[in-house]
Amino acid sequence: MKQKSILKSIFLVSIAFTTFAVAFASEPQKSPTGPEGIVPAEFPALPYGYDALEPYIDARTMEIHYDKHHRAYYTNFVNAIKGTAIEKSTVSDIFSGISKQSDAVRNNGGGYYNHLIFWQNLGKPGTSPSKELSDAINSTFGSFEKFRETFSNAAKTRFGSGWAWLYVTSEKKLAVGSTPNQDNPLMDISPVKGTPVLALDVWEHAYYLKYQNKRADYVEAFWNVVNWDEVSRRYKEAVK
Ligand code: MN3
Repeated sequence: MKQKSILKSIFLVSIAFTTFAVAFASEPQKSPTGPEGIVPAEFPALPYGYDALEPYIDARTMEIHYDKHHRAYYTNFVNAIKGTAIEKSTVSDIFSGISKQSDAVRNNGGGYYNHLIFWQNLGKPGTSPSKELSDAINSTFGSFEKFRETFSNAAKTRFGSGWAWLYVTSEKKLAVGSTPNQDNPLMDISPVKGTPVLALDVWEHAYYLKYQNKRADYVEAFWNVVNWDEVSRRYKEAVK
């Protein structure tokens, strides 16, 4: 009897090892994590304090933007997918089929994801693009200044509410564009498609307290607080 249970243990341990080895061997097909992954059970924390972007983006705006606007998108998104077939889907899978979803999923899902990217794109003044990203920017736009002008124009000329994006296309090329409302380049309905690398929120709630109607001043101020380490990391990941 005792020997039988030892044999059984050896058998179970070897099965566990095989499963472990197979899991590692098939790693390239792993699901995305982070903003593109499954929606977390808790509203994700802001990666820095409300005053971290002062004086370019003020603390009061950050507090309302994160704790009221972003939180509401998160909560409404969670409620919109709860109990449905997409509850456990990754955000990137939901977005690639967003044309088949309700406006509640599209608007709140976009609002949840876009702000996550935006917060992570900010908060590290004094950083600069990696050599890899810098080379890609120069070959696509001619120079960093030209890129900055193109991106700023996309932000300034987006009519009404929306976002400006630097993204990587399916051909692994950099591109700049903008989307209305809470749409983004991962969505199948978006005319600009790819993997977001840098995002800028141009809804009035992002700047009105400090800049009122002067969106252009807010767009110029934004460049002072970009976290280029994170933007470079996202670029590297997107061109893999
Ligand atoms: Mn916003």
